[in-house]
Amino acid sequence: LDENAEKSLSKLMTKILRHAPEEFGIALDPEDGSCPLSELLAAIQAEPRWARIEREDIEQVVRNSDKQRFAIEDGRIRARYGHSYNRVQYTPGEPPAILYHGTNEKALPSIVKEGLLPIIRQYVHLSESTAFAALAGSRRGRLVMLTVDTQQARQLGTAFYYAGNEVWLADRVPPQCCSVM
Ligand code: HQG
Repeated sequence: LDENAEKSLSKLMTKILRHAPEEFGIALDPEDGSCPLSELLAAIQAEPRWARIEREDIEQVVRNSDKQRFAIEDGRIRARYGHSYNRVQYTPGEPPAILYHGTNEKALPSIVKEGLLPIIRQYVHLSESTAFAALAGSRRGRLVMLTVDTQQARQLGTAFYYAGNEVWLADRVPPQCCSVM
């Protein structure tokens, strides 16, 4: 797989494993959102463009993912984060005192009013480092970096969940816990 093919295969894999498994005839495990790698492979091979894809190509995408989007364990594959509403269970954890969220200037007025909301995903996505948050935030316009006071948020009832690779998830973050950096 060249770099472009890797990127579009990765997009297809996130579509299946985060958003629309049923469109591809796949049922994700309701707890961790995983499915057998063999099932994912068969579903992808059923797409005309990807008929000749091999297991090794999927493993290559998983290995090279800049954000470690996927995990393979015991012959099963899952997306670590990014799911649309209600697809995966996580265990609540104790986050660092400060987490980062990269957003864009158009979203800011609404975030200041309502706080951080999951929008189409199951959770708000936060990061331990500004680097990862900047990647997320610069996708939709000029980057605005927010810091989140996690202790204050927890006092106000927000639960945090660790998804791996420095990514934390939260149901929502009240506006008074968010500051522009
Ligand atoms: C914004 C990507 C208005 C929020 C990334 C974001 C990440 C609000 C957008 C991961 C808002 C949602 C997740 C409010 C939040 N009013 N806008 N009250 N609250 N927003 O894509 O965090 O490459 O669902 O700031 O890198 O950008 O796909 O979330 O701009 O890791 O692996 O609403 O997805 O990773 O957008 O990105 P998203 P996100 P992948």
